[in-house]
Amino acid sequence: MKPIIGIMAHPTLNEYRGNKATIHSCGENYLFSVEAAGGIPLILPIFDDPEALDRYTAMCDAYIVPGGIDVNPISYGEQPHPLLEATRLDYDEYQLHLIKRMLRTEKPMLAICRGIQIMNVAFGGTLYQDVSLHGPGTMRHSQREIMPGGISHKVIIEEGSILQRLYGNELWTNSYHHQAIKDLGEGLRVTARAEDGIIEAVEAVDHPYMHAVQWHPESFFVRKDNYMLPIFEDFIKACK
Ligand SMILES: [Mn+2]
Repeated sequence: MKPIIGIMAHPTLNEYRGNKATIHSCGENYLFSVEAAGGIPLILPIFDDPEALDRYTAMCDAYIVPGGIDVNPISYGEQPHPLLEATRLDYDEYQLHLIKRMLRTEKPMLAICRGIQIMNVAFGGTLYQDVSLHGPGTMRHSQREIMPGGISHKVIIEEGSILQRLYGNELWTNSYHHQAIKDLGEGLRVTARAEDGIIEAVEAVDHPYMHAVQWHPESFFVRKDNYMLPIFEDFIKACK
C-alpha cells in the first residue's frame, strides 16, 4: 500500500470579487512531488482540536511541513526587525504544537523552507528575521526569475547525511527564502550550508527520519524536472 503523506496546510489570504477569506492551502507541486515519489498526499487543515490532531497524525504515515510566511519572532523570544515580513502568530503556535506531536510518533518528516525554520524553533532555535542580518558577504537567497523552477546557489553537504547519500558532497538548489536559521535548536545537526555559511539543511539527531531543507525541492516539478525527486523518494521509502 502507498503511504499517506500528511501535508500541513498554509493559511493564505484569498480575495475573490472583493471578498476576503483565509484558505487552508497547499501548493500543487507538493501534491505532485509526493505522487511522483509513490505516496498519497493528504492536506491537513489548521485545527486546534486535540482529537482531530491525534486522528490526523495517526492516519498519516509521514508528514510534510511546507513553506510559507515568516515565523513571528515572538515565537523565539525576539523583537520585530524592520525587515520582518507578514506573520501569523496563531499559525506558528498551531505548527509548533503539531510538530511536537508529529515528532513523538517517530514517523518520517520532511520540512521545507518555512518548514525548516519553524522546525528549528520547535527545537528551541532562533532565526535571522532577514538573511542580510547574517552579516557582510551574505548572498541573495530570494531568487527572482522569469521562468520558475530553476537553480540559484550551491550548498556544501556534510558527511554522513541523507543529502550526501543522495547527492554527494555538493548540490545546486533554488533559493526562495529571506529568513534563515540563526542559533541551531538543540537536537538538530546541520547537514548543508550555502557558501556564505547560511544553514540550508538539518536533520534531527534523536529521530529516525527528520529531514529539513531551506530550499524548495517540490518547485522543480514545475518543469517536470526529477533533479530533486530523490529527496521525496527517500522520505517516502522511510515509511515502513
Ligand atoms: Mn538559500
